Amino acid sequence: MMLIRRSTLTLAGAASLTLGFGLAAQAQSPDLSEPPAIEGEVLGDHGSHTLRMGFGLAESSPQYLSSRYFADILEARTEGRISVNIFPNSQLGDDVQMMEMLQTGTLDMTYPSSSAATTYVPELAAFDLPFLLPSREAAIAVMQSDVGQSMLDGFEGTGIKALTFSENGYRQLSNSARPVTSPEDVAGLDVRGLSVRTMENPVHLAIWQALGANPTPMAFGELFSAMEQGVVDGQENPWSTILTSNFHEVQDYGTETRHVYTPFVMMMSERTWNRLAPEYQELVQEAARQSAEYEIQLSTEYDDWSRDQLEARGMQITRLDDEQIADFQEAVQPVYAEWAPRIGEDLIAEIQAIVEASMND
Ligand code: KDG
Repeated sequence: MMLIRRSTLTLAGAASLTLGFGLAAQAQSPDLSEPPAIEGEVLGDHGSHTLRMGFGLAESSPQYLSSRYFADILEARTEGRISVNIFPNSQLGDDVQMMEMLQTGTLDMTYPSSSAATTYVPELAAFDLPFLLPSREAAIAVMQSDVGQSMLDGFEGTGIKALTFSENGYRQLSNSARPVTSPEDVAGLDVRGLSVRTMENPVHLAIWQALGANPTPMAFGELFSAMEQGVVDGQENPWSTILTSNFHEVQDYGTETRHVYTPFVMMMSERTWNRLAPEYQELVQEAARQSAEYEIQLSTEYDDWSRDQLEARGMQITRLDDEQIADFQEAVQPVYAEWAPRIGEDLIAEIQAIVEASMND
């Protein structure tokens, strides 16, 4: 039987309303694209599965909205035999813990930043190199390339089946101490350097050390209260995360650094994967790719809009000109000296070639 129908997902459409306060400046989300219609064959009965998926971001995030679409595709195309229960907001643990749960089979799916998974696939650390990916188009080209696919394949044997990349996005600095327009503002001349929470990733630590900050690796789920209590001055994440996780409530200053583009990796426990019939495996893979495409679309729609919303909500946002960005790029050069040989000069050159080709398209 062929199935062509609208997704049951209405969240994205509903979320684009302005909540009745009449203040566009306080909208909960931009005018988001509807999820594409769910099309394709309804599969026969290959057993029933209830999958649990956990991640760190909130219900209003592109990650959550597109994961709902993923769940809707599976449910519709198996007549409800596969259902996915989603646990956002780090309810089940942080990125590192949830990947370990996938390995032991105590969780079916998670959706971490690639930066949290470099212990499994060291090549993923290429994405953590600062200012490597100058545009979203270039980043997408890398994720969709053979290089990207071989990173996903690199999970084989770890107990984790990597299904697809999608977009976390360009990371920006926020803090509660002072406006930042230069590396000197991060390091502080007469005052101490900013303490900045980073993901648990050595390249990120090196970036913030090079900029003169005091980097502190910490789980995402602990970050809001750490900032609220002044344990750290700041953090770095895409504008959409800063907004949807309400970081602006405890962070007065934002700087558009775009220092790293972070992919997400949607992944499944290999034990769960192996329990699925081949027909279901194929469907899960297809639904993952479709939802990733939708996620990137939502994330793109959210990005600048979130920055402007944060500004409207009182965050002082600093946009950097080319010269100021060049100062940041120069200050992080030691990261390349230390990490390029470890990550692989050839791999980095391959990525740079893909970037260049995407710019000429
Ligand atoms: O759901 C994803 C989050 O768990 C995390 O990866 C978000 O970028 C992130 C961070 O800073 O931890």
